[in-house]
Amino acid sequence: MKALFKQPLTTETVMEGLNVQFECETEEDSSSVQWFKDDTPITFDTENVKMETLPGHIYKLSISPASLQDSGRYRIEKNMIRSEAILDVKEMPETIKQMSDHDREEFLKATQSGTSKRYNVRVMIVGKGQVGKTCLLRRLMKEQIDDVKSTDGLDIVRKKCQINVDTGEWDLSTPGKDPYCIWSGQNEQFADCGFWDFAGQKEFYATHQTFLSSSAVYLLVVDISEEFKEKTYNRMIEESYDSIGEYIEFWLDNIHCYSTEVDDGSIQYNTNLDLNPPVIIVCTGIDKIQSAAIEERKQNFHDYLGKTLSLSAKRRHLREVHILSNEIPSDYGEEFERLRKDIFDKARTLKNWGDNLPTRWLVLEKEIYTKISVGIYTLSYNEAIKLAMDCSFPNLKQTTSELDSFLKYEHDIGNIIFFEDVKDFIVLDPKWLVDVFKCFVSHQYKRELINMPEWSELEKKWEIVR
Ligand SMILES: Nc1nc2c(ncn2[C@@H]2O[C@H](COP(=O)(O)OP(=O)(O)OP(=O)(O)O)[C@@H](O)[C@H]2O)c(=O)[nH]1
Ligand SMILES: [Mg+2]
Repeated sequence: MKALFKQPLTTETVMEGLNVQFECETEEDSSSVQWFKDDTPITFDTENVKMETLPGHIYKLSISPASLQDSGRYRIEKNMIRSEAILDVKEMPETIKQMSDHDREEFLKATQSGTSKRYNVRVMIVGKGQVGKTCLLRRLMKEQIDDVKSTDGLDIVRKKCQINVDTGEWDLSTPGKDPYCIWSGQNEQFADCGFWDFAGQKEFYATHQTFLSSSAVYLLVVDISEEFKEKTYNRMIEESYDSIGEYIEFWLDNIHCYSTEVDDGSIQYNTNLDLNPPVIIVCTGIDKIQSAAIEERKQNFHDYLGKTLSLSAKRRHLREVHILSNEIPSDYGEEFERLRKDIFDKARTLKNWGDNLPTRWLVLEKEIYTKISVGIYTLSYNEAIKLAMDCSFPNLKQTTSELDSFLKYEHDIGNIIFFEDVKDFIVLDPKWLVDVFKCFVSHQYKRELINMPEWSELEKKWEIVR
């Protein structure tokens, strides 16, 4: 007589670092059982895998803690009858791995009530003033460029869209709608893509740097019709860097501060020793070069890059060079389509691409987007607790540890600004800081943008007393 599985194995999904077990029950039968992983018999207990037989013909395989290598197909056989199930071990986000043990524990606890994948693309458009950064962004969004004005000093123009994660297609179908609205209600199928278009005036570079981050794709825009002279000692003393080459070096130096090794599991990237964040150079203004001279100009540009950057580590951030014209695009805009595809491909190599996050964290993230879309840019800690409770964060009356871990994670990936020692002031949208900076450096600030009582206090007393 063959033993039947009264209770078969069931598929399990777990975050790496947590314990998981398969359990099944057979009818009464004295024959022995054999466990398999991916068709290979499991013969011995190991440090993290244990097999047990419990009274009542219950068989248990425990993995504690589960690691990514434990993913696979598990099978138990008894007297020619088998039961099979899949174990899916999800990867812990890199950012969480780098946080404290306590934060990791909070994260793991939160994942037990479900996780979802989160895809995020942040694109930073940097480069000298008047080279066509804002026009490029408009072209990427399939918008007209006739009314583009120089981006004001400190300002950062932002636009958002969604990208289908499977097909790489950009969804630009909601122009004019508040981008934060299109982000709420999205699902695992779409990546949220946000562009930050910086003003090119170099007087403001120091403040721009506050917003650079390692989890972004950089578009370094240069006007190919300009000269690319090399830096000379005298020019450095004068702090003038007006040639293409100097700008490229300047931005690469800044971006290099956020270096991480590329680790997307593909050998190709590792052997190339690329560094993230990736920098795509976009040369605009090709229409300004006479047709006969275009090929020579392109060659000179590549030679120039090769010569000046060949030995430096910052060169490893550079990826493809795109050469195009915002002013006279091709009939079907293939050059912009190529750039869109390239941005998506590079975004997929970033460390927080497809992070598995506790579902309730994603719900809270969406709530934050909703707040921003209605003009709320800062929150007190108590308001954050209330918001988190609405998103099913448990036990917040007893401990706020999970909320703190969430806020720290969002801070680390550059979504919000949160410091544990100034807990009570959470900046939901870093762009708000740009407006605050403006108040300090310009008399033409818009007070309604700031919307904080501390500002009037600062104006009266020239200090904030806390
Ligand atoms: N001929 C030509 N002109 C361009 C091209 N791209 C932009 N322009 C023009 O260059 C000027 C500056 O373009 P913007 O997009 O505002 O440049 P930007 O880099 O955003 O400038 P800032 O915001 O001041 O840093 C505009 O008058 C554009 O029409 C291009 O590819 N070819
Ligand atoms: Mg601009």
